[in-house]
Amino acid sequence: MAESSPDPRRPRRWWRSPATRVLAGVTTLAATAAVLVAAPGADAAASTLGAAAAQSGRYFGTAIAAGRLGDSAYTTIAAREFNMVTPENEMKPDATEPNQNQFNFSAGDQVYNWAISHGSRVRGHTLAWHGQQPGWMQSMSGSALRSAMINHIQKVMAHYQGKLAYWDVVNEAYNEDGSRRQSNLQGTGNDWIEVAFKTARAADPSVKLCYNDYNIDNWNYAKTQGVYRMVQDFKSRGVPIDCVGLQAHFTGGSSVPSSLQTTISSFAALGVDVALTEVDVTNANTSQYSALTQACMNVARCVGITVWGVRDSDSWRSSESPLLFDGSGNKKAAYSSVLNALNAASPTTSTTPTGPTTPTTPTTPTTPTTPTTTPTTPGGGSCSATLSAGQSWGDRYNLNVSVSGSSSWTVTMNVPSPERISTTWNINATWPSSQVLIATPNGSGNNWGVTIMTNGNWTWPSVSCSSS
Ligand code: 9MR
Repeated sequence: MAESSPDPRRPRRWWRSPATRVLAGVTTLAATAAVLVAAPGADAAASTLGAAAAQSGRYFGTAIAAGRLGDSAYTTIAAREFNMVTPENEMKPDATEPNQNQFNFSAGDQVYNWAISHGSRVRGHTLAWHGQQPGWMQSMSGSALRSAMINHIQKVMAHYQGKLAYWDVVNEAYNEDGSRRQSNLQGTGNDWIEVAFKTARAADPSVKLCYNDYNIDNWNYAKTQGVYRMVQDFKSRGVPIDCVGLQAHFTGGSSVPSSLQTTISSFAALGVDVALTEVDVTNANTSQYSALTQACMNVARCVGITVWGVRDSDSWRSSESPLLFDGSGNKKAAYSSVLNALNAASPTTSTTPTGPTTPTTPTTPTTPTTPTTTPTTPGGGSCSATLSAGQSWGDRYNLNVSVSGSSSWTVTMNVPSPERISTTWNINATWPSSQVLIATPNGSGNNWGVTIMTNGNWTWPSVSCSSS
């Protein structure tokens, strides 16, 4: 039984890639209305997990390990089935800051680049955690560690600024009895979690900030209640938090609790997105996979599900065969039960933190408008930026940008609210605000692109180009 009604404003599966339009030169052209046409056969069930989840505005993700990206059997399944990627280990503190204040993003970038080049968004995992700390951090305490944590969050988030959909800001900070876990981070003071979230918001206002933990799936469990009280407290005091991740590891002796949907809806009622972030189930029990998927689909603000690996052989608990594909890459029985539940789902009502958006009515294609004047810039040079449509999904679209006239350019892109740019490629990006992108060359040439989360508005951004 759905806990909230489907959004009647949101028709199912009406999106299609917009036709290519060109915006040349220094232009403040407000983009024309989005091109949204009814898809033929619009009620056919989707045949991949990601596409099925996208029909209700959700995602279906997986953990990806950089070390497996050379395995084509692995990448073929991952690219086909999933539209959210969590780097399994590559964005953790030991990977990104192996020596104090010396950062290494090579493995994280490898996963990130693979994900966006396959039309997937990325969930950052994780910034502040007692686990997988580099050696130098493990031996720190007190104010030095507090400063190091803040610096770590700032530097890592700056590297990925504007590129990620979610960040697990704090991971696994609670004990089973609902009290705070003892750790060197906890030793810096009970306010360490809220300091981490405040630091994160300032570092990148465009990404949703999450608390992530395991064994918080059962509503009647002390740990769940402890985390719930923290989120409730943060919300009441204005500490920034946008989402809660239930890891949902139903392995190692645990199984899907009957109260899972109550847990999800209770967190959602606090005003945060909820996601199942690291799902696996002992022997991929079909009814448990079905139940956990259904629990998410039944809560409007449950935004997506991520399984913790692609094939059983990729799992951290491979002996329990807990994933949706067997070691040979075949779909298991649980795959179908998940797919069917996704296909039957009602839309999510997840919104940007600013709240509900204006209803958008699908319109018929519009004629491209091309500026007739050739721009000149104060610097004496001229350049133009041309937009063309890339792939699109239920909640987002890619735009390709081609710059001509100069190899030394600055392109400013303004996206109308509530749209947000979630990823970029082949540019150096800076972000005066979450709606404004300033792009300069990063050595990859003059062709680059962005993924834009629509949040209900499919209007293209305006661009201007200046050359120096
Ligand atoms: O799957 C990850 C495994 O490869 C690592 O060895 C392990 C080390 O801590 O972390 C695993 O991922 C964990 C995740 O980051 C947080 N929740 C529990 C996951 C499974 O242990």
